[in-house]
Amino acid sequence: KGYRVAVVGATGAVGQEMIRVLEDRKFPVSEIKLLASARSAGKKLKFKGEEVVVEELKPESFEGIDMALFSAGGDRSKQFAPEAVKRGAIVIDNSSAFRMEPDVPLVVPQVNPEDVDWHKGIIANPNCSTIQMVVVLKPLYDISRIKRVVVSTYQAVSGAGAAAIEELKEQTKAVLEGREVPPPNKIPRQIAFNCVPHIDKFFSDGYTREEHKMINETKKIMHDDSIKVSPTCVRVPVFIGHSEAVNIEFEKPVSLEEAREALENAPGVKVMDDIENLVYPTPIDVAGKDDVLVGRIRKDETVENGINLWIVGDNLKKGAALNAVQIAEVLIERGLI
Ligand code: A2P
Ligand code: 11C
Repeated sequence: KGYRVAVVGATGAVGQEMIRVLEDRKFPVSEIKLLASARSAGKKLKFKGEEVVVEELKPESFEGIDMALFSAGGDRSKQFAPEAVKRGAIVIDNSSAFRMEPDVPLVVPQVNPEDVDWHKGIIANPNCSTIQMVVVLKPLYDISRIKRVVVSTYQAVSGAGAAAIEELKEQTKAVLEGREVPPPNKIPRQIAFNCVPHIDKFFSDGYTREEHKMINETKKIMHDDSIKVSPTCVRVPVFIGHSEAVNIEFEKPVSLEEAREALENAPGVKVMDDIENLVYPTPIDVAGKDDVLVGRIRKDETVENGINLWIVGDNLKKGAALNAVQIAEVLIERGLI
């Protein structure tokens, strides 16, 4: 059986990746509809070697659609996801529009696949920085409850969309050619040869929305409101692949051997940790890969039961498109579609 699938935001950085992931994983698609803004209507994209004409997103676009993967920004999700549900489609939404709604499951298939069971039409895909962190936290949490996580992120520009990738390219060229750097647009400061501790908007508590997402989404996905998450999110001049330096404080002692073994057996995780041979993951290693890579696993002797580690994930794949398609696969496995 095949499903009639719509990709909303098909021309965007995540949308393009969704099309590739559906192809690569041989997801059972009987018909695909590629939707974007009126600007892109008529543009041709390829799916399984065939040209598909991009259509303008409209409420009627969802007639006859079984499953809609949304990645066109929160406003489009708020406006059009209910339209898709009304017409009988299940929505997997990559935006932050519905993630914290109590009746919307927020799912990472390696962590809480069972939450898809109570969906009411919309299932939310978490933020990329959260996803790659929780796939690593979960197998460790199964050894001992986690009390507190301190995380600093090093996030690629592709997290801010296709235009931000161009922005890094243009600024880099300008610097190297000795020209004046064009003014920042998608990233709030010059990102070429720089780091910017500001992702999404600031809240009155001094944290950014990206940081709040890591705090709140982690609790919801892990089903533990008492986990303390203390984040600092930073944009770095990398095209693909978010990195995270993570400090974890457990309730009980966890040995490095136990932690390593749990991570080696964890689905969707690959340990790359052999410092004698200088093995540790970097964004270049992870771009295009499905697994989240972990390295630099070591004790934090400054706290009780502490471990430090380094997590790298492809923000467009596991952080977005792959996780969304894996949610769709869970729906099929559990007979929900
Ligand atoms: P378009 O390319 O036509 O603007 P990114 O995150 O890489 O910036 O991509 C955003 C995606 O969301 C693109 O596919 C973009 O389409 C789509 N999008 C943006 N605004 C709208 C809109 N008003 N209606 C439908 N799709 C939109
Ligand atoms: C970034 N994490 O890297 C953001 C992008 O809530 O899905 C994803 C925002 C979100 O800019």
